[in-house]
Amino acid sequence: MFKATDLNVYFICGTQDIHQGSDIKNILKQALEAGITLFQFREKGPESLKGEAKEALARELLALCHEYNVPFLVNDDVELALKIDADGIHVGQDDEEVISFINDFKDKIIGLSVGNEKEYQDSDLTHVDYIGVGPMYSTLSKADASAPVGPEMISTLKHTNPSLPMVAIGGINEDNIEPIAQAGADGVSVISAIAHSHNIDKTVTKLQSYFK
Ligand code: TZP
Ligand code: MG
Repeated sequence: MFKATDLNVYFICGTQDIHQGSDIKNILKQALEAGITLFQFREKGPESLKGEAKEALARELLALCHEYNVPFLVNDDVELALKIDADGIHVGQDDEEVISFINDFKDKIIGLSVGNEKEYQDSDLTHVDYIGVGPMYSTLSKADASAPVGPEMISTLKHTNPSLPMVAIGGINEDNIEPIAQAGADGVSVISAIAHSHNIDKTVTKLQSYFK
């Protein structure tokens, strides 16, 4: 059962986000030990794993998340999410429409990216558990990211729909998280703040402290 607090410290990662010499399993384990509340496997881009290698890694990371009772979501890849019985899926505005896969995801978590008010208005949120709002700030982790919308977008959308769980995304770190928490976000989703942290335990604890 999904709850808005699951969004508090939401780690997103794929092998393309890991610096040379590091290992995604090791980083995820440290993040889980530190208390992340949700994980999304986002294997994307020219360097990313495909096919069987992608599936094998997904299964390993899912098992790891379940050791810590943390839900495991898959980015974009509906087929993979179903095949490995992931806890849910996160899709963007240009991905498969929720309505096309809802029948197979009735008991699972569904997240949708929303970048602005127009996308919010145009989205069918009937079956959506939470929206990811951003990018908040500029980011190096997404090649085709649109212009930053800032924490104000959280306030605006929360004002429109206070009961819809919202997680902020894009360029968020320990030093710029405060306005996001103040704007009413239920949590932050981050790639580099955790994947490139020199002290994952400290980073996760700091991010979590804004939602206590
Ligand atoms: N969607 C919008 S921004 C972004 C995604 C996947 C990348 C977030 O990565 P980082 O490193 O936390 O800025
Ligand atoms: Mg997508």
